[in-house]
Amino acid sequence: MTHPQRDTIYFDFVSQPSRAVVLFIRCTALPIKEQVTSLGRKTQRSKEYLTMDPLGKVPCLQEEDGFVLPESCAILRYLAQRHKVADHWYPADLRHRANVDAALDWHHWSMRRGAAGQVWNRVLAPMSGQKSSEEVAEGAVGILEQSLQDLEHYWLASTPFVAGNDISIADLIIIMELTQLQMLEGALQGPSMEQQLAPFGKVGAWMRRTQAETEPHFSAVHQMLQRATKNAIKWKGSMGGRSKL
Ligand SMILES: N[C@@H](CCC(=O)N[C@@H](CS)C(=O)NCC(=O)O)C(=O)O
Repeated sequence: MTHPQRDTIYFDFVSQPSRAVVLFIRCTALPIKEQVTSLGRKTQRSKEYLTMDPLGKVPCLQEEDGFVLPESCAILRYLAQRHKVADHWYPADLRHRANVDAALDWHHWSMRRGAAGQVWNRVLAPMSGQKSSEEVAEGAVGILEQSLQDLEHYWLASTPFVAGNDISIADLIIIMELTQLQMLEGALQGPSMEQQLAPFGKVGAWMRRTQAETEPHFSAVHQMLQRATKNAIKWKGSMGGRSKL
């Protein structure tokens, strides 16, 4: 792991930032080896992984010469600049690029908190017997609602993609927070993905547009999430309607 034969991305498809990075790599056909790091098996906590990435998170990029880069947004920016990818992914124009950066920064403290806060506390933590908080999940519903308002009325107010007329790395990172909400179908309480997205027509159209623009890779990186959703629904059934939350 410390000296890969070629540039390698460590990831798990159940992780939203991982899916965004792998989707970008596939859409731009970058010569990067994909290495699954199973969060379920806690591979990110193994001694070998921590030697490479002491933060113990996915995604993480390791280049052939040993250079290591954590953090999805940094990885996306770096790869877009290091490799010759089409300009729309991370535009050279300073102000256009600044808009992409603004959307990337915005997503972390808004959309990600709102979506991941619900999925973790209502599905993943209870399913894996870890501590969850209904109070945090409830707060996350409000954060997501505000984030969707911002997406609808600011980021998508007058353009088909969040930072302009073409797809960029910001669209990839933001949409992954929303697609993980499908796991809420396995939740024992709280609103579903459909219920939360229903009032936001522009967001729905943008999701369909972003998916269409990135197929067939979009569906491929979501296969695992669909399996995880099915497992969550089975788990919900096995709880016989009893709420553990
Ligand atoms: N800010 C980081 C977040 C990375 C992150 O939290 N990854 C999660 C999966 S979504 C992870 O690796 N969790 C494993 C752990 O914390 O042990 C990014 O955008 O890359």
